[in-house]
Amino acid sequence: MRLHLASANPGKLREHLSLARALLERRGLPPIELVSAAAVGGMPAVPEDTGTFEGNVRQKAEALRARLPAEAWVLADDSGLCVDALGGAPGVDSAVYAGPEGDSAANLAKLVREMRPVPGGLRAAHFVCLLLLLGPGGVDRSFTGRCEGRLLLEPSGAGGFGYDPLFVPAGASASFGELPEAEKNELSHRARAWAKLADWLSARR
Ligand code: ITT
Repeated sequence: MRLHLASANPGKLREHLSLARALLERRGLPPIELVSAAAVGGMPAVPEDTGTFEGNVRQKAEALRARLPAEAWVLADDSGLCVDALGGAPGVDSAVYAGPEGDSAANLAKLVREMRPVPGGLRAAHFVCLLLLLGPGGVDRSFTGRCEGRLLLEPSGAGGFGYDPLFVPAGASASFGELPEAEKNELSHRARAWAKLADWLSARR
């Protein structure tokens, strides 16, 4: 199976490659060939203006599918960080929190600023990942994953991407930026969504 990833985010691509390999292997499934959007001419621009993870993920999946043969498999990922003390922000706007240019260092700096006055006990947050799989014969399936945690006062660690240096997953004592990628991939919102996708692929065999 060749699966095209409708994303322009290299951090996501790296994680999807590892997750696809690990989770399929664990289920005794044959490997998938995961193809980046860059390898098929680049990810088309999409407005991501629906205000929901569900709407935005569909925009991405359909935009890439429109430039591929009808029988192609496409996977899109819309994800974000929802912070309790900020009423769920940045949420679906996580990629553009500090401005439309989507600068992840500026997004992280803005979150640090916004959260500075919030005391330790009130720094709960969770990541959400919504995957949408489109495939031949009208396959149209979504899989969600969520990862609870809390935010540090200052970023720590250089691993992962986006808000990872600020986010400590529940049960861990280090941020996603500090944890090895393999550990993030056991716990993350993306890993949990992928586990459901891998179960679906397994049931379909
Ligand atoms: P594509 O739409 O091209 O896939 P994007 O980065 O714009 O890339 P989203 O619109 O889904 O993707 O925005 C997700 C943002 O949420 C991302 O830019 C990060 O800021 C944040 N995010 C999502 N998953 C994350 C993770 O595992 N670790 C850290 N930050 C994450």
